[in-house]
Amino acid sequence: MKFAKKATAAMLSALLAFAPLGGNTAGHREAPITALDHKADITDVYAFRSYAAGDTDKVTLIMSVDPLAEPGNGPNWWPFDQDILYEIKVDNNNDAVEDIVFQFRFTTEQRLPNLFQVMAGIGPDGKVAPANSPPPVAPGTLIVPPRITTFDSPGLGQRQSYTVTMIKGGVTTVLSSGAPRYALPNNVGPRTIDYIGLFDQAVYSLANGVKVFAGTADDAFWIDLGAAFDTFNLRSSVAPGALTPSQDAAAENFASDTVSGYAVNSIAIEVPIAMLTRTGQIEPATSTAATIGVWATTSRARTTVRRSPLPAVSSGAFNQIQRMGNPLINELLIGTGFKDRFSMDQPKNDKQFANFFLDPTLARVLNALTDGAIAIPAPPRNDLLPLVTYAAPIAAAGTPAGPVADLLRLNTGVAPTAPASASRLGLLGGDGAGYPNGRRLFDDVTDISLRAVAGVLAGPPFSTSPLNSRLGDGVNVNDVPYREAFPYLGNGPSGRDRRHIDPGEPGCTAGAGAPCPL
Ligand SMILES: [Ca+2]
Ligand SMILES: [Ca+2]
Ligand SMILES: [Ca+2]
Repeated sequence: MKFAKKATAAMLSALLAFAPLGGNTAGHREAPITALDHKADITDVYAFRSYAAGDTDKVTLIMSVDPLAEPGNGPNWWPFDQDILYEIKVDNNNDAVEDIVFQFRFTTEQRLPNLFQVMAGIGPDGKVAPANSPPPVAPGTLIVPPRITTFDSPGLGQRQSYTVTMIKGGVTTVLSSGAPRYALPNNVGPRTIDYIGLFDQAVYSLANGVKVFAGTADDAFWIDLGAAFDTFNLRSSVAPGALTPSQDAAAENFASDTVSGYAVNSIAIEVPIAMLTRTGQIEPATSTAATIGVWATTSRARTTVRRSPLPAVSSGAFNQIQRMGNPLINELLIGTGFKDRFSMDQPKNDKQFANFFLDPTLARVLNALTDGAIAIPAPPRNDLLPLVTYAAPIAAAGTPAGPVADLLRLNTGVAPTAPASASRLGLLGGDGAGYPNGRRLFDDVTDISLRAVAGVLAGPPFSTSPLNSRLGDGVNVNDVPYREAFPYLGNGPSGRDRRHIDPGEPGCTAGAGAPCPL
């Protein structure tokens, strides 16, 4: 806590790097409080220049919550929590204090109060009571509603709508005025719901070129979580934790994706770049006004009163439960005794966590587990500063560094990379539009972060080591394809038919035909 500022920044960076190694999902159940408050647990934050044709002058911001949501977990599945204030925040003047805030609040209706599950449906017409239906229910009475195909379908018993509000320059603007916007529910299964059809209906265009989406979707993160947190006990296919050159280049997996077949609740908003920069216009990458800092928070009301058998009521000011900027910072770098403080405090105060960033324990763990084969830089780890300050190669030369703060920094002047030529390794793979310049859904933040923690940003000999420079968990790609346009998220797995691709099961190298290694 008494490190000089520079040292602090370095520590934070290191910490950041660690986080990816830990690789829960980027932040699944990473702090004691959020491990107990599933709904307020932010799993991942994404910020990137939209890459769909016609949208490249916009930025897509995504926050995901509700880690490892099992899509078969009826009868209530995974609604958003109407008691939580969900926020995505943007700093555009380098002080790690928000200048623009997007707020999301949800309202829940129960439209089928007499049914035992919150969604149901079958066929185009539903099912009626048959001729031998016992009284008092007459034959022909509708018993099961039709398959859910719209947000007005009667089988959508639990229906959630939401509001989107922007706070900018002290002015609060409701972006979602007019017709209600509905959240996409869990993909219960093919009999019950036309999930893909409803997904398209859940993408809304608002005023000023803004689009929004909220709902239960594929968890866009992927990782061999089980191996990573078994004290970095990676599979033999990638032992001792480094990929071969051909593995590194392959868009396939050499270990099982622990998160496969799980859903997550995501909130996505696409905003014109000109609404985010402090100059109100698109800045070139060389501009000191081009780089923004992004993070997300969840907050709950200060006071909740239990009134059984009536519902609890909450009141008072909102208090922050969790925040996230970079992936895996809290998860992999912050000591367990400090994680809750980190979750609830503000990014501008992150210098208090400097001791975790300057000399990341994760780097020392890698060094020790490999009996020194993975050599690591000596602290202070100033090589990690670009992750926790406004610094090159993300921010343009001359950009004020600002305080050490866990923000996801995005240079909005860097043109998006076409998906076909993008690298999962982002900046480390020579793709300047990827993490840690912002974060796209397909950026392999686990591998990137492991390599950064191992010192590849510090240059040789770390950047040239075949171990340090090819660290990875063996999971290179997501289990489902991403959309090619906003909100870019993949389809949530079907509760009836989802498959978690486990060790020993098909789904790894060479596609679905080869088993994942044990
Ligand atoms: Ca600011
Ligand atoms: Ca996934
Ligand atoms: Ca990986």
